[in-house]
Amino acid sequence: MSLADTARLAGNAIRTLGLAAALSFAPAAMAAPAAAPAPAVAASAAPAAADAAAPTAEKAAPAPAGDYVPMKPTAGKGMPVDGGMTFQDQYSPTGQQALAMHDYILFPVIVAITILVLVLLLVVMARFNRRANPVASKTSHNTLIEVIWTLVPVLILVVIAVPSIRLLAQQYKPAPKGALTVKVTGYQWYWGYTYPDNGGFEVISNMLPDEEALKRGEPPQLAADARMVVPVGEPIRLQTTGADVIHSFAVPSLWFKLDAVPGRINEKVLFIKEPGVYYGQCSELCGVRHGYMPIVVEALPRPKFEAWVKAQGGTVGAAAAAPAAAPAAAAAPAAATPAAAAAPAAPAADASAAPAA
Ligand SMILES: [Cu+2]
Repeated sequence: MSLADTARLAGNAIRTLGLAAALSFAPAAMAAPAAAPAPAVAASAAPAAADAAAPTAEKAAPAPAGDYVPMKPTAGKGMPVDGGMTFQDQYSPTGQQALAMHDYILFPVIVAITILVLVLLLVVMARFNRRANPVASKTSHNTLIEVIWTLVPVLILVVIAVPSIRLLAQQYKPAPKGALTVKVTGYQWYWGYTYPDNGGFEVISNMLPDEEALKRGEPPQLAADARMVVPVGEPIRLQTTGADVIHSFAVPSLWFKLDAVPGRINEKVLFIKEPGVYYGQCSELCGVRHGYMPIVVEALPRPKFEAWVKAQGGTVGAAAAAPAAAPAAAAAPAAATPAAAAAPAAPAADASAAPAA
């Protein structure tokens, strides 16, 4: 084998190792077979509204009203960047921890091992080929070396395993009692965001055409007509399910990926540290328009989030706490429909707001 071949093989090996590491540390989809009991009361209040909204998916317009104006995304934040080589900047605690683990533990270990193996191969090739070393050594055992090359890999694995398992456990931690619940439903091929703690209204989110996205100052193919708006700086109980086939709710800059499976509820805590607009995509091959169901998460301070909820016809207040679910349920039927009813007036207001962004 020529030196050039060896170099090429080593290059491939480095790339493969890097890819393997990246794949294995994508956040694991986690299943919570039993849905949290609290939101069920409020959620059952408005199923009719949710069903009615679904067929209008292709046409559904966002209904910004009141104090809510869609936030302008910050270039390069919560979205992919041109020529980007590694992970997006992280805006959740687990994301920051996971990215640090990649940057300061995994990647250095991978690079060091790859370089060590490459150097050993080159030394072997140079010093022990037939010309340089015509009489081969008959040595077959060296206890010291054997102990070292067994123990060192074990230590390396332990160094990786400790933070890895801690990170995994952290991602499985359930949301605290009283956390806001948002239910994400994957449809072929759009997303629905239901707010059972706020009257049970559902927001239907479709991809914007490229020209419209650019006009609003948003990345094309990632922008949506309606966003999943959530409060910033607090744990959110995010539940996913699929209405037809398996989808996957994934937002890279929040280190969040959770499968949306028909017939079951998956649950994971979403915690966003900074207000902003964060983009993601469906990450489970779900049919012909799989590539056209982007996710847009907008994190707002509590008061602005509540203004958005009211603009959608939802309710705020004590409803967020589980024991107070009954009044919310009573209010839901009246509150659940205005989002659709307000639609005709919306495009004008929306269009005038967007170019400024
Ligand atoms: Cu999908």
